[in-house]
Amino acid sequence: MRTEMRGADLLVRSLEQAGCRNVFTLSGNHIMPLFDAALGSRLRLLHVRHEAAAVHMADAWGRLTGQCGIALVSGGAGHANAMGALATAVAADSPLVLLSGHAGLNELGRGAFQELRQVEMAAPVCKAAWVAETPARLGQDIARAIRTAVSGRPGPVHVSLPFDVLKARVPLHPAPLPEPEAFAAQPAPFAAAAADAALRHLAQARRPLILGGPRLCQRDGPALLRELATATGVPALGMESPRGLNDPSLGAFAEVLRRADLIVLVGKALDFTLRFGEAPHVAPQCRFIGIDADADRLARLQRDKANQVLFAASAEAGAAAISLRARCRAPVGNGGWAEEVASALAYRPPAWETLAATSPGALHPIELCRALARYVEGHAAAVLICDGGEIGQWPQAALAPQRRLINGVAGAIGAAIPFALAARLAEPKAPVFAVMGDGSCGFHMAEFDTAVRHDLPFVAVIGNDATWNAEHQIQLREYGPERTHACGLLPSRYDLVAAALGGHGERVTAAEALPGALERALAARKPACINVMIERVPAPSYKR
Ligand SMILES: Cc1ncc(C[n+]2csc(CCOP(=O)(O)OP(=O)(O)O)c2C)c(N)n1
Repeated sequence: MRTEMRGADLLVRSLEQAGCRNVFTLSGNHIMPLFDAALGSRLRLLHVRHEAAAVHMADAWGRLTGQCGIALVSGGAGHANAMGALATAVAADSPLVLLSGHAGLNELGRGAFQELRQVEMAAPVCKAAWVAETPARLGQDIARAIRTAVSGRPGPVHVSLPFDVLKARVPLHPAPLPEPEAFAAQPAPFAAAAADAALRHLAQARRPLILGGPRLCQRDGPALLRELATATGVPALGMESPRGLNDPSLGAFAEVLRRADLIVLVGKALDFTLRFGEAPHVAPQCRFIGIDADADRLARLQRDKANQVLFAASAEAGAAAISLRARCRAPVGNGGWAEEVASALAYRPPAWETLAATSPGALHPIELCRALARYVEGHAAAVLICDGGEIGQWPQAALAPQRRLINGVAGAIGAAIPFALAARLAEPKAPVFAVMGDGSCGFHMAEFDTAVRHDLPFVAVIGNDATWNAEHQIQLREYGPERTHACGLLPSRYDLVAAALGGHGERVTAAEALPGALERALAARKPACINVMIERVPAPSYKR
């Protein structure tokens, strides 16, 4: 009878105990004991071509399912490669755990292979980060990491796993595996008295707004906000775009924001996306209520807006929305304000209806969106991913999918392809479309190989303008047409790259050809890339 197991075995069993099935990973010397331990377990290792892709996949998994995503990478440079993707996840309140191999404790300080101060590196982009030091406690480390990631304001957690800790023997008695509850989210409810106070203030205000943060833009979040708006009569909307007041999915929102007299922030920071709540974007006499599980954020609100904050209360955003909805007796009537906000959010310039390309051989981005509409809007479970600078804004403006993933407040481009792979895993049947720029697709194009190996079909629609256009547009606006440089790309055949990696690829240069290409891409049941040549136009603008 066995009396002991490896630390690596304990770790794998702990992930199983937590209910994890998918591990997004890229191999490396330090973590090979874990690869070995995963054999015969319930874990599925999805191995990728760059460590950042593993973290992006864990991020998308967390956002779409609410379960903690797990990324497993090697120590040293492998760990360092994952850092940029953590910056996206932490700003999106996305629950994930990054497990990284690490030089053995017995060699630290002696120039060990890939020895690096990994925890210090990860700490600024994580809720918590530490080195696992005791083999027998690896189960508790995993439980603490997952619990921390999914509790309160969700976010990434990092644990570095020294090679010798993974290889060390752990006695089976006393049982080292934590109980299932040890992995579960700790509730962060909204106190009834605080909910009632918020509802009283909302009823007294003339032009109130409820603004939800990233958590209320994912999963049941949009539905919760709609129900909250119906129950209270107060406009309630989610904000997760780095473009803030110019969020392309919020129409002429900026026009109504500046007239609000009370803003209730539910898991939403009063940051650059709301122009820090300053005039003229927000009226100087506007009042705020802050509801957040993040104590630092509440403290910042109270410090920055001392004279305007009615109160700040601690609660997880989803729990707060549910509690406000449940405790509201009747909707308030506010003289057409709700209708005014709804009409501003729905506003799209009438000229868009007939907008089309003006040059041959390329589409206007809105023509690309028109072709996608029947697929992403016609299917309740379809997932739309938007990435890239200017091109990524058009589908956000022109399409209304039930489920959508964007980069989030971090504003980093390049995650679309890994996001699409994770979306396919989370949603095995419905179509998954990822619209991105030609610049952004280059970050993780090699993940087409991952998608083919793991049989994760999706459709990438690349808006190819042979430019890092968002930055090119800044040069045009700020510095003039004679000073545009260093933002040009080639009109490359990304469709052929996808095909060479085992996927399906097509190039499209005219609007009439796109519907057929989309049909063939879906019918191919392979990872597909439609390389759409587009005009180099700026992001949508709502100036009336
Ligand atoms: C990780 C990261 N690097 C650089 C940037 C700066 N940036 C924002 S948009 C953009 C251009 C994106 O080009 P593309 O994906 O082709 O989309 P386009 O703007 O051309 O539509 C760049 C370089 C960023 N936001 N994130």
